Amino acid sequence: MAKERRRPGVALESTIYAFGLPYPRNVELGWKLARTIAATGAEAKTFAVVDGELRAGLTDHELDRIARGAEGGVVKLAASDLGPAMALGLTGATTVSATMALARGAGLRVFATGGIGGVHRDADQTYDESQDLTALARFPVAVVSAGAKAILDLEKTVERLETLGVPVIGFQTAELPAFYTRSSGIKLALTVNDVQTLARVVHAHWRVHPQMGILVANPIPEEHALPQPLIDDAIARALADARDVGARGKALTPFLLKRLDEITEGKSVDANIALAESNARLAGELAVALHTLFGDDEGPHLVRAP
Ligand code: PSU
Ligand code: MN
Repeated sequence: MAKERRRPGVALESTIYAFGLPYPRNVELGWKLARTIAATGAEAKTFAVVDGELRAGLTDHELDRIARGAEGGVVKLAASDLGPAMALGLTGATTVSATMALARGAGLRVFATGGIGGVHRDADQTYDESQDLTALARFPVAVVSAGAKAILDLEKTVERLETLGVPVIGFQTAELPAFYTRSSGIKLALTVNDVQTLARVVHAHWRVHPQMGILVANPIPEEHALPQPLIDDAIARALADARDVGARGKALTPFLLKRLDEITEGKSVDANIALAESNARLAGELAVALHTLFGDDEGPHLVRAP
């Protein structure tokens, strides 16, 4: 019997909906990313934990529930929170680290997000570094991002990725993008300019390091980038507010994103949506290219997608 042809899958995280973007624009983005990825010939799978069950792919109802965030009793789950969430029957949104862990288990090699978590600016005091960084070193998934947000310390973030041995590939850029803007002034060691080459780089990485992730840095499309002074000022204000109210730990990133939305009057959300879509498109194209070049059986999957 002929082998059934599967469309290559692209993983999506759900924390961007539950704790990163306002309702209902977050739900609309969820649908939009699924369509964008479908248009490349790949298939989107949004990860979450629903009533203690791991999900690769959400119904519209489940996406809506997750998108209501803390109000609906949804918790934020890093990779280390997954086991407890399953055992306790929690409903939670997966961050980059948790989504990487689950994507790997479902046999997905490519994951589109907005920006990864990283080293926070006051990490010398707080030791606050996102579990996303160690997840990139632990799970063999290619993460397509717009870099990391300038709310973080980007230089320390890049240094930590280097220590962890995670390659950072600039897609059509020689600099680490800073999420809302296309450049950060931080030079990257590696740039690729087309998707076929990107697929060959990712695949070769897994031949030598079959258990490690790789970060693709795809700058926000020019026409959606925010003016540097606008975002710098907004970030300074949001960070000062976070200090005033004592927002820290898991609550810090969501707090900062919400304040940026308020301070920029929605411009930060518009930019976030535009770059998420651009990352979804590139991730879809990468998944298709990997599938075309190397087939279904190559790469690091341990468990087949359902
Ligand atoms: N960056 C964004 N939007 C987000 C996040 C990061 O632009 O919503 C989320 C991602 O899910 C990321 C998480 O994995 O925040 C990192 O949180 P923390 O800093 O608590 O590790
Ligand atoms: Mn943290």
